[in-house]
Amino acid sequence: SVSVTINDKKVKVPREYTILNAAIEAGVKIPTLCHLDLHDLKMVNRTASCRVCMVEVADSPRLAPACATPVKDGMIIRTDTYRAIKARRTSVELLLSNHPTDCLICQRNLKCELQSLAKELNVREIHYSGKRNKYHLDTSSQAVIKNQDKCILCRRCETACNEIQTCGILSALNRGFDTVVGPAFNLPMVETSCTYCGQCVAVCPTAALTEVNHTRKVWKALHDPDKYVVVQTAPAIRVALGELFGMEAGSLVTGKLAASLRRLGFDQVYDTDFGADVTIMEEAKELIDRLENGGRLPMLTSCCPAWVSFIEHQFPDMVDIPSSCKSPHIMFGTIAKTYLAEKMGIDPKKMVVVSIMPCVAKKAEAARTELSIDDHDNVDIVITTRELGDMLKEAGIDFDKLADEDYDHPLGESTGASVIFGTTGGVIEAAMRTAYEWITGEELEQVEFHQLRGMDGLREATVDLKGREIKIGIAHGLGNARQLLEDIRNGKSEYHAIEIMACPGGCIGGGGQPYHYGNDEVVKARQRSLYKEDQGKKIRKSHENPEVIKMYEEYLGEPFYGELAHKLLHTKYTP
Ligand code: HC0
Ligand code: SF4
Repeated sequence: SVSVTINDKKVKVPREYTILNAAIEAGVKIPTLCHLDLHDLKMVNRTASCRVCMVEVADSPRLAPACATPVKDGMIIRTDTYRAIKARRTSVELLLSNHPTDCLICQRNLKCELQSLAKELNVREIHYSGKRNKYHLDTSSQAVIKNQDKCILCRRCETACNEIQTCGILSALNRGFDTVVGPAFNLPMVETSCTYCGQCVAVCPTAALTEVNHTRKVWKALHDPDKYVVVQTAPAIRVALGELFGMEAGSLVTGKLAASLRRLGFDQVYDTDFGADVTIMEEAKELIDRLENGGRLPMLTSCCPAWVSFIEHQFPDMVDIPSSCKSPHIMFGTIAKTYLAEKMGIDPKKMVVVSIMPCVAKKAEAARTELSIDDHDNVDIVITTRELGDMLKEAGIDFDKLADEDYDHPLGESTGASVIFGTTGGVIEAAMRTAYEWITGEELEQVEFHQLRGMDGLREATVDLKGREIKIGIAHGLGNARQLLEDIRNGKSEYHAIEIMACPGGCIGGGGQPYHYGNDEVVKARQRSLYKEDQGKKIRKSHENPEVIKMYEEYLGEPFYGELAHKLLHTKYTP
């Protein structure tokens, strides 16, 4: 280790630390903007492009960027000199001189890192004026909007897209004042192989990359007397929404969530978890079918739309490995417009299904025509956790003061297995709970498969089904997924089943979740809460969900093999 002094405070830190790391250790705050360090998720952006973290180093004539300057033994650093403070403010002023100042009507208003920094550094005037860039707004995709005018060239999105997701969509084009970040030839997003994972959106400090906002569409449906509006909430919403109302990261707010949706005016309030239980009924049967009838192995879970798009674009020769199951929220939409509509005597054409998702790609998924049945969509509108937060605020709902309420029935019952869908490893654990009992014919006493849990990007484990070993691979983050798929393609790894989630952490780290502002503790707290909710559930295996069992008996027939089950709940992939 080395010894450094920051603002008169001496600290001993590891040799590989930067001044910024050492300052954190010393309890000294240095403002940053382009810097990003999600250590556990391996997402680190160290471009030192914004020059906001400038500090004084003794015996050095020039200021140094703290985020990119390594410590040296005996280094004496000051962060609080007039020169350093002024330099930091100047950096922000320069950024603002080429930035639209329409904060009041910006999608990131009060959630923008540039805006908070301007306040923190006491910027009251912009001393530099000059030419401003004016670019075309890219609204070509169903999921992501790119507004280059608001880009500050921090390159965080490039790190997320290229290093973590290995999608290579976003990179710097042109030079100097004309530099922009975008797809090759600055093509519209829709013409690229963007997966819409939304990780670029999750790390963008401004509104240069945002989700397509669908809140107005939801309001319109809610106020249309001819529409019957059904809402469903993804597993990962309940452990994140509270953050938008000042609650601790990972706060479990399932009951308040259901209550808040009723206050907004939804006619029926349901849980995607029900759809997740149905998915396990189908997926576990499909796995057993493949295992017993010499089918294609490994079977890959198919609930994450960003990775479905990734495999279609990048591994077209492998589109026979995903399960044919539609994702849980699409299954739910289909069930709502068939089984539920029939049961309630509602015309499915009057029904609007809204999904609240932690995900940006779900917006594009819901628009995929091959998932629609009988001329109407299964899911009509998808909004993110953040958009729901905005709607609740707009409606003046005091979220944290709401009393808990339950979901509606008959599609509101769910199990612990479905709750953990929201974290990496959860879908495959849920599938194993059911496959174990169906394959062995015995009761599974210990439902928690700890070997499948964790935050490592690539994991493998074996599940022992009474002498029959099931080899499992798990990846989250598309770069890890790429490695897993390549190893399978090259015959380096042999698995029976694999789970892939595009976003680091799984849906809890989705591109539509409340911003984590570079703190990976937030994602870990959400993961702990999902496991906690699972633990507290009376029923923890999908095939024991009584409402799911009843629906199969009354309507769908046998899981996977039943005619209606197959028609409504499965899909095909096109390379
Ligand atoms: Fe997920 Fe899902 S678990 S993808 O991560 O499978 O978005 O939360 O809703 O559909 O259930 C996201 C989360 C879902 C789906 C479920 C799956
Ligand atoms: Fe890259 Fe995902 Fe952003 Fe598309 S949505 S540009 S794949 S990070």
